Amino acid sequence: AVVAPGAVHVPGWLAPARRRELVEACRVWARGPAPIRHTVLPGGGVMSVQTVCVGWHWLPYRYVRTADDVNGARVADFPDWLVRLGREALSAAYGEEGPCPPAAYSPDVALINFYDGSARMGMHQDKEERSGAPVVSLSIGDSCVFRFGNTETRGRPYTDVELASGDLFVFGGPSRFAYHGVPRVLSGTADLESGMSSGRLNITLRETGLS
Ligand code: MD3
Ligand code: FE
Repeated sequence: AVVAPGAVHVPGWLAPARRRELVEACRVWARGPAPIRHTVLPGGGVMSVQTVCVGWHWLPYRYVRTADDVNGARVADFPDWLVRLGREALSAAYGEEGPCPPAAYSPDVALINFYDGSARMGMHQDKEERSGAPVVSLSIGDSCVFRFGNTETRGRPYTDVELASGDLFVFGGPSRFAYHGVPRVLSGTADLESGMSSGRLNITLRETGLS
């Protein structure tokens, strides 16, 4: 479903076996080199979501190579299989046309967010990347309410979409810099065959535009 220009939702895109493989890979990354953590914001706020990064480390509000706010370790390399997964996702969402031809997509960072039942993400824009390439989002485990807004303000108009386990969402073109957030996780909705007994996992693939 096209939710807005360049914003495409593909429910159930990840088959259960692929969900399990991704959950397993995320469990490994969550242990290190830099363990998963609640990001602390410059004003002292602590994010309720826990995040681990691959390829580059996201700090509010820039990308670095080492997890300076965790243990200083260099983050895990971005694997080729994740580049291929990103291209497949673009192809599923847009076909060979769209805001970015799949073969030209070279994601180099993955942000892996874990939400327990009370975690939320406020409305924000992702502007640290110096590339306008699409963001690929994969959801596994509990469903959530995802709020997709506009490029002008944090507030209305926005559209609420339920994201369930296995769903793909791609944000490109005019949607790339829209405000978005996760107001609520729907506890107890996880598909147990994914290997997530509770909570929600979201993996976003992006191009930083850095080298
Ligand atoms: C639309 N994550 O990590 S994924 C984030 O479910 C983030 O964990 C949410 O927002 C989550 O920054 C939402 C969907 C998403 C991610 C990045 C976007 C939507 C986006 C960037 C631009 C536009
Ligand atoms: Fe975001």
